[in-house]
Amino acid sequence: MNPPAIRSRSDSGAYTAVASNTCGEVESAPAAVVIGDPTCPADFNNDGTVNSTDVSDFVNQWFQDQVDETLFTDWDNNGVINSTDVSTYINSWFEDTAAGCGG
Ligand SMILES: [Ca+2]
Ligand SMILES: [Ca+2]
Repeated sequence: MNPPAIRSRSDSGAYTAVASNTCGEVESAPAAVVIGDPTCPADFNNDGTVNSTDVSDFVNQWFQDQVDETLFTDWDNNGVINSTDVSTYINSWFEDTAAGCGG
């Protein structure tokens, strides 16, 4: 399944790429990668601000994850979609709005 148009979360870190063929496998040197805006992770729809639309988009995707058995709203990154992801996301949302991520 293709990922949703909305961003499920932001992330940053050092990543490597692995290329392989019938002759073997080679791994690149680590490179710094930033996905989304890690300062405002609750900006679920990636429009640059954290507001009520992010909550509704998150909840809609959460229900869709239940149907599709996907993990786009696995906010606590434990491999399971459940109510903890909603409460964890809401906590992130409040933290982001308090930190000035709101429009
Ligand atoms: Ca947003
Ligand atoms: Ca989870």
